Order: sequence, then C-alpha cells, then structure tokens
Amino acid sequence: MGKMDFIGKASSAAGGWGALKSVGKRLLESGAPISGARTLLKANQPDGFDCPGCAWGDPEHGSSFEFCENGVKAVAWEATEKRVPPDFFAKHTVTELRGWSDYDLELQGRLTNPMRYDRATDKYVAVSWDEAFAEIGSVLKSLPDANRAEFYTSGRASNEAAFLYQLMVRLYGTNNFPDCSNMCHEASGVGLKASVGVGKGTVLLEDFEHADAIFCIGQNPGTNHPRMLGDLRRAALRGARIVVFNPIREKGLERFTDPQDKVEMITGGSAKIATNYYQPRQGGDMAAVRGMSKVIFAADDAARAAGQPAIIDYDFIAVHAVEFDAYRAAVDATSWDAILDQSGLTREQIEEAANIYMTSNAVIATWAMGITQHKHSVITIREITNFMLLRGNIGRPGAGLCPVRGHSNVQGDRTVGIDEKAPPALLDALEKELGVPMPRNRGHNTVEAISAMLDGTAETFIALGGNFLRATPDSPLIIKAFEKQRLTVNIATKLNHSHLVPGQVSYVLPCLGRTEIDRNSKGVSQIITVEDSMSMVHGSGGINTPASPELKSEIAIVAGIAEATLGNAHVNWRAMAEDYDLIRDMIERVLPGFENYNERVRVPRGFHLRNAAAEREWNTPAKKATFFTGELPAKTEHQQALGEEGIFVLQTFRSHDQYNTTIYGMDDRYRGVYGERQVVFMNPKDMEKLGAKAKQRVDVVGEYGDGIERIAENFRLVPYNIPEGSIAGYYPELNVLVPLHSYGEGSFTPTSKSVLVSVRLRIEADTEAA
Ligand SMILES: Nc1nc2c(c(=O)[nH]1)N[C@H]1C(S)=C(S)[C@@H](COP(=O)(O)OP(=O)(O)OC[C@H]3O[C@@H](n4cnc5c(=O)[nH]c(N)nc54)[C@H](O)[C@@H]3O)O[C@H]1N2
Ligand SMILES: Nc1nc2c(c(=O)[nH]1)N[C@H]1C(S)=C(S)[C@@H](COP(=O)(O)OP(=O)(O)OC[C@H]3O[C@@H](n4cnc5c(=O)[nH]c(N)nc54)[C@H](O)[C@@H]3O)O[C@H]1N2
Ligand SMILES: [Mo]
Repeated sequence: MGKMDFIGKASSAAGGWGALKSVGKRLLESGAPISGARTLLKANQPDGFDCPGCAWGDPEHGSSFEFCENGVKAVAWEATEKRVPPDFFAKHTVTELRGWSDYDLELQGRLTNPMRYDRATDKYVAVSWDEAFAEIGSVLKSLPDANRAEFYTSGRASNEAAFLYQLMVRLYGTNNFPDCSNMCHEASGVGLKASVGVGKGTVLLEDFEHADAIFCIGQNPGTNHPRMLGDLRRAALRGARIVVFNPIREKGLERFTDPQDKVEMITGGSAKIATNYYQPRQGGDMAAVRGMSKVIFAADDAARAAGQPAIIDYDFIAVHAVEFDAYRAAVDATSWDAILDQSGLTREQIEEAANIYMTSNAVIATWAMGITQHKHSVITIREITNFMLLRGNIGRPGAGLCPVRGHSNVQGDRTVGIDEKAPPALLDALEKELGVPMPRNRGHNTVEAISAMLDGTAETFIALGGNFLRATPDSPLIIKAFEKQRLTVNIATKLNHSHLVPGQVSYVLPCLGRTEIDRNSKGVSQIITVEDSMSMVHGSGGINTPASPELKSEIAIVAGIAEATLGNAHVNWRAMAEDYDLIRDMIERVLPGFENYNERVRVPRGFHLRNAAAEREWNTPAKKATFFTGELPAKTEHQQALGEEGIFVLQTFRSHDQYNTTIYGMDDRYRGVYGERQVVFMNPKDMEKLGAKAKQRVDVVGEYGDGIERIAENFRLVPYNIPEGSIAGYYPELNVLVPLHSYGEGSFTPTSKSVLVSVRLRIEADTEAA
C-alpha cells in the first residue's frame, strides 16, 4: 500500500512489463499456472475459443496470439483449478457467505454441481439436474401470468444459448428480458437506431488502418479493451490523430508499450496514443461536440464566402440526410456560454479539436460507458452522430461510428432476440417458424424488472449468467427484491452474491465456460458462435476438460428448463441441445443475414453481419440519416454539483483488476492504487476545500433528494487529475449510491456516471499516516 500516483506523475506507459508481471501474478492467484498458459494460446484463434473478456474485434491478418493482459485474466479466472463442490456449501451457511467479499466468493473457484437452497439449514445442497428442472418447470407453470417472471441475460451467453432462451421465454409468454445491455450500451442502440436506423457500430476493424483521426470519447481502453490500444497505437504511429475526451487522464490513453514489440520491451520505449487529450466535465460531451459543430459551421460559412471549397459534405447530406437545416438552427441557437460552461473546455480546445476533424478525410468516433451511463446519453450519441454526418463520415473506408461493446457477446445476444422491446420482424418470423402466437407487449428492462420484483408483480427471477444483484443500482433495494421472489435461478460458472439472496426456492446451476470442451451425449464436441463490436460472427470451441463432469452447457440447461416447463410440442429442445447446428438452422430461418450460418461460422474469422447504415441504407422512419435537432440538457449533474456547496458528481468505473463485478485483485496499476478498492479519486483543490489530507478516510453520501438514505462508508481519498466538482470510484462497491430511479432518458440505463453525492470526513483517528 501507499504507492499512490499523484497528479502529474503519470510515471510510465500502459502495457509493457507491468502487464506481463500482472498476468503472471493473476495466473498464480487464479490457480491456473500451467494449463492456463496453454489455454491462452488458443484465445481468439480461428481454431480456438472466443476470449470471454471484451467485445473488441479480432484481426484478419496475423494468426499469432494477440497478447492482452486483461484477456489473460478473464481466461485464467475461468480456467482455474480451484473448485466449489457440495462440500464447500456444507461448510458454510448462506448467511455466512453473504459476509464475504465479491473477490473471495469468486476466488473459491468453479461451481461443480447443481445446488438447491435448503431453508432449514440455510445451506445449498446438491440435487440432480432432473429434480432441478422439474421444480423450476413446476413453479413456472404455476404462475398465473407469464409476465410475473423475469429472465435476465448477461452478455457472455452465446448466440445459440441466447436464441434458445428467448425462444423458451417467448413461448412461455413474456418479453421480460432485462439484460446487462440495459445497464450498458442501451443508449447507443436507441440513439443510433433513431439517427441511422441500425443500433450498432458501422466500422470494421480494418477501418482503423485507414482513419486519419479517431475520436475516442468516454472510454478507458487501456483497461477495458486492451486490444483496441494496439489498433490505436498502430494508427498513431502512422500519423493518425487520436483525440481523446475523458474527464480523467487515463494512462492507457497517453502512452502504451506494446508487449508484442521486443525492441520496445527491452529499451523501455513506448508510443504516444492520444495526440490531443481533452478533459471535459462529467456529462459535458454533448456540449463539447456541439461546440465543434459550431466551429465547423462557422468555418464552412467563411470558406464558402471566400470562394473556397465547402467543409461540410453537402452532397452527402442532400442525398442521405434529413433535418440538416433544423440542426444548423439548433447549433446557431446554442450559445458559446452554454457550451463552455457545460463542457468545461475552453473555446480554443474545442476549436483545436474541430480543426482536426475538419482537416481529416476519414474519421472514426468510438465511445463506451463515459457516454452511455448518463441521463442525457441518447441525445449525446445522436449529437456525436450529427457531428459525423456533417462530413459524411459514415459508410466509407476509415470512417464510422464505433460504440465499443462490453461483454464479449452482448451484441450477439441482442441480434438473436434478447430484447424486451420485442422486435416485430423477429416475432413474425418466430410465429411463422413455430405456428404459434408470440407475446407482443413490451417486456421489462432491468430497471422495470427490479421495480416489478419489489412491488410484487414479478415473483420469479431467472438469470442466464451475470451478477444481477451486484451489477444493478441501489444495492439494498435489490436484496429486498430477491428476497420477495418465489423462485430464483442462477446459471453460473462461479459463486457470486446473486446466489446468496435466495427466493423461497432457489437454485444455482453450474455451466461450462467458453474455454471448455462441450460434448453432447454421444461425445461429439459442439461449437458456439458470438458476434463482436464490428458485427463479425464467428465460431468458438473450448479446449479444456470441463471443471466438473456434472457441468452442463448453458444450452443444455435452457433446454432442460424449457422441456420441463413447455414440453416438446413446438420445439424439440433435447434435439437442439444435442446438436447446435439445429439451433443455427433455426436462427438462419428466422433472422436475416445468417444465410449458410453453419458453413460460414466454420471458416476462420467467420462472417460479417450486414449493417445497412454502413452501406448508407437508412432504416429510419424518414429512410434517411436523421439529424437530431434538440437543445443541450438544461443542466448536467456536474453543473448542478458545481453550483451547490459540498456537492459532487460521482462516476463509478472499473479498476484495472476487475471484470465488472468479478474482482481479480486489489490493484489499479495505471491509476497508481494498490491493495485496496475503497477509494475515491478527487481533485486536490476540492480536497483542500474540504480540509482533507491525502489518504483521508471519508463516507460518501447520496444526494439524489428522494428521501432515501444512501451511504458508502469508509473510503480513502486519492488526489487525482480529475475536474473540480467531480469524483470517481469503483463499481460495484459504490452501487449503494446509484439511485434505481435515476436513469437515462429513452434508455433506462442507470446513471452510473453522474451520481450526486456529498463527502463527509471521518474522524482523524481513522486516517492512516503515509
Ligand atoms: N478488463 C475488463 N474489461 C472489460 C470490462 C471490465 O470490467 N474489465 N467490462 C466490459 C464491459 S461490460 C464494458 S461495458 C466495457 C466498459 O468499458 P469503459 O466504458 O471503458 O468502462 P469504465 O471503466 O466504466 O470507464 C469509463 C471511462 O469513461 C470516462 N468517463 C466517465 N464519465 C465521462 C463523461 O461524462 N465523459 C467522458 N468523455 N468520459 C467519461 C471515465 O473516466 C472512464 O475512463 O468494458 C468491457 N471490458
Ligand atoms: N455502478 C455501476 N454499475 C454498473 C456499471 C458501471 O459502470 N457502474 N456497468 C454496467 C455494465 S456496463 C454491465 S455490462 C453490467 C454487468 O452485469 P453482469 O453481466 O450481470 O455482471 P458480471 O459481473 O459480468 O457477471 C459476473 C458473473 O457471471 C458469471 N459468469 C461468468 N462467465 C459465465 C459464463 O460463461 N456463463 C454463465 N452462465 N455465467 C458466467 C459468473 O458467475 C460471474 O460471477 O453491470 C452494470 N453495472
Ligand atoms: Mo457492459
């Protein structure tokens, strides 16, 4: 402890030896030192498995293993040799385990047997799969209304598992599909659909080789998409401008040592990533982008007045877009005062960034949670799209929109039907395929599911992966919601807190992970498929022996529940679980773009799912790319915080040693924090105002103003290069402060990046000396 990184001391580059050291350490801790290394060589290879880490694309050329520190951790964490057998549960009551940390629970290793909660002893007890399926089926059959059950999905589920799951749930009679995407890129889907007609990114990985500028807005790829750093680095080295917007100076975006580059590793060299780094206020991106558009309009006016070529691509706009004049009017009506106050940037900075955009032929815009987890995220994404439309930067080489997805198959899960908004075309196709009506009403998203679980209108919760209890806002409320359920079922690889707040009946059903060989009853191994952020669909087959002979694949588990609940009248569930080709055949029949699915996933790298917007075909109501023409938010939370004494806007983000609620370790190397997670990053000027010293212990108190007391106790202040009035700390520890009913307009995504709080100093005795 104590190796804190203070302002201005961005000591070394991201990646490099630190990354290698960290990998070795995590491999050892995860209990996977030998088989782990072998397993790694097969990650993201044509004949191996898809890395269960992030959703960044795989390179077309070069078959050599792309080293990724955090991919290694994800693989090693799954390929551990540690086990959580029935014996483990015999030794610990659920009440006791609830006192364990997220880290300690998952560290115990892989679940091995289906387990049922026994209320009398407060312990999980092993059961047979048949008993589990039968009881789950009988509870589901007994519900008076299918809409009283919630079916959660986390984004690791394969296309096949997710498709079969939505088939079961819709045949059962509901569209209640809360999913991790609701907390993640929902706003990107909603915003892009309205603007360009497709809720996905329009670029291919190859486009990063041709872009002249890459605007990287609100994301931390050094930690969360390390393979993206390789692409950014290659772009930077060939002279492309990398323009970063992030309130925090993230080391991974500043310099990167490529662990693949021997010379760099030996000489201690590194490449600069960001050519321009802007630190806007929290939630101030829409204003920053609108400011750039304002500069572009002015420059375009001036150029044309002087008889020079236009800067705006009027030909593109005339053919492909609507609402351009109204957008121009909206930008004209937005004052520089509003732009500068909301963005927190100077006019010179905005002009400089706009100049890079104007002088670049091909531009890519990427973004992630720094954009999506705000109240105004949908319109911010639409504003980014406006900005890109101005020079026709969609649908040509080296240019386009790139929401960088989180979970490795979250995009695929949506494609194959995990969607509470029940896409009519999919429902029509399913009805045609099965000859039975599908539910047409809108189902519950994550926030609505929690509300229904709390108010008693939902009484069963089933999760295909994930850690719903820890990933969602207002942690104490979620515990109440779980306790009220008649049935809770978690399909999982590792033990987590969602398993430890059982409903009246509760099951934990252990499944195979991506890294493991998945054999059917005849011993024939099966592959699954996934879709990455660039809409590439490819096959994935595990190479490790399963963690326990009792494990079933997610597909087999879904099929087991489905058969027990619905019988085989419309779907032969068992046949599907025996042969995943049959599932793919059905996907091919009901979804466009999957022609010759079984053939095409068996070629290296798979195939690209057609993206209409990338081909300049606009599936919006106007059949054109549609400019958003509204105003800036009246006031962001950051502006509100700056206007009120003692109020801060808190963002909850990821450390370098975690995968969402999975905690690999206690370090956050790039931010200079070691050995602890209960920290809050704060500007030194704010610390001074508070009268706080470095390492001072504080409580963070929710100031949402709905009368609910929210408090995160005993965190340590870390002075950091972050805008005044803004603080940051780690999820899920700080989820106690995120209000369930504060969510994005039009997206329902909890506002995990703009939570109003105050900070109380704890008594001096608590403050350790440096
Ligand atoms: N190793 C690892 N990889 C992961 C994950 C993981 O936990 N660990 N999670 C996966 C998942 S599900 C996801 S969704 C992605 C998440 O990937 P990211 O979106 O990179 O995740 P966060 O850690 O939430 O980082 C948010 C970044 O946005 C910045 N930010 C916050 N607010 C604002 C704002 O208002 N404006 C701007 N411009 N920036 C802002 C923060 O400073 C931070 O750098 O990563 C995926 N990959
Ligand atoms: N405050 C705050 N809250 C957030 C966020 C934030 O930035 N701030 N980010 C949000 C985002 S972007 C997301 S995506 C969600 C994530 O929410 P989730 O996807 O629900 O959470 P994870 O932590 O990824 O889930 C971890 C668990 O998944 C299980 N698991 C791992 N691999 C597999 C597998 O192959 N199959 C199955 N069946 N189970 C598996 C393990 O049991 C593990 O404990 O959290 C959201 N919550
Ligand atoms: Mo995510």
